[in-house]
Amino acid sequence: MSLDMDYPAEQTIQEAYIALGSNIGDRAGLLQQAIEMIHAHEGIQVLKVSHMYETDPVGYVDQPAFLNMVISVSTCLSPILLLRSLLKLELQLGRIRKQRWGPRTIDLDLLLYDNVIMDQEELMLPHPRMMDRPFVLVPLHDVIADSHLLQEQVASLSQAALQSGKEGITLWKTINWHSESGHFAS
Ligand code: PH2
Ligand code: MG
Ligand code: MG
Repeated sequence: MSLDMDYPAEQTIQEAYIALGSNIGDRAGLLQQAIEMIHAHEGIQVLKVSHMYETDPVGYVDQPAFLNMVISVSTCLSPILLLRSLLKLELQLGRIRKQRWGPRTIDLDLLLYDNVIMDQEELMLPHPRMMDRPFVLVPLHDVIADSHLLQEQVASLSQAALQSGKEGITLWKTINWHSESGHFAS
């Protein structure tokens, strides 16, 4: 008998958090399209959607400002299969305007999957840089469960980043997501 290690032994439903970023093209439209495509995946349900934040680029700074969001999802996919689904989606959305070496139309990063700790070449969990990135922490604070192990830390770090005003993060658009219908209210 062969075991498919990508699936948990029992098909359990787990909660995961995904960061989204876009800094080229119709940034807001791309983020919303990505969320609707994630929700349309039969193994993933979008639970909560953060507000949309405009953020100064971090790292390679000579590129346009980003819009960033974070969503929580429930999924029956394993961490690796969830990651691969997100990468496939990036390709689908990235092909709208693919610029070589240019800024990205869409970036989908798996931040957290239940309380899984993983250190593989393909995937590290929790995301190794998430706690250093205000553009992740501020939207994550909108959606992270009160009961989550990292909730207090995320709350204090994101509040500090917003209060300092130095991180170049501004609320761009408030978002209302209806999980039942899988639609955004305008
Ligand atoms: N993503 C990066 C590098 N820098 N800066 C901001 N503000 N937002 C991002 O999503 C971002 C970034 C690489 O993934
Ligand atoms: Mg990223
Ligand atoms: Mg990425």
